[in-house]
Amino acid sequence: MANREYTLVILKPDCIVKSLTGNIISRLSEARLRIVGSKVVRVSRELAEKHYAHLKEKPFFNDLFDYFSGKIYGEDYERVLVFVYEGEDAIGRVRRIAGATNPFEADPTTIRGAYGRINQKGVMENVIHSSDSPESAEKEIKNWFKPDEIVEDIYPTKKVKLDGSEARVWAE
Ligand code: DAT
Ligand code: MG
Repeated sequence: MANREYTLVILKPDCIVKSLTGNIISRLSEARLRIVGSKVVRVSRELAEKHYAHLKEKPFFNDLFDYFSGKIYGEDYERVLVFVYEGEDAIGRVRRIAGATNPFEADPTTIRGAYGRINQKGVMENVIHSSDSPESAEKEIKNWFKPDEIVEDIYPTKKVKLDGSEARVWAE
């Protein structure tokens, strides 16, 4: 494959509340992207701050966290679905299918344009996250997944001793 890329995709709590999960997974598979890792995650403050390190000092971060963690939808929806996708130009492809950050500015044929909204607190409920470069994809995938949770060897790993047994972790 000429430009094999991996990208982290997060289906945010509004995606789950609106039952859009199947629809979005279909769109991504039609783009000939393959899932190499997936799980359901309850987002802690620590994980959100790592993931959105470039935004954690912003005045809107608390509201962003309440949305991203699903807190605003109640306990039943405090979760996200996280995927690692693999494919030719996967990063740009998913970003184009996702659309612009602001759902009101996003092309209506994109996921965010079709299904996103800005809520009464001014928070962009924009349904999906996807990595914006190979560098951020690598950082994000390592934040969300352990090596053994991904079915292909995508980044270098190392073995460490943990409580007397060996575990595989990301090399850096
Ligand atoms: P994207 O999700 O398109 O990669 P981003 O990484 O700049 O955009 O921002 C991450 C999320 O944070 C985004 O989905 C919505 C929120 N956000 C970004 N900039 C914002 C702003 N100026 N005001 C409110 N929310 C913002
Ligand atoms: Mg981003």
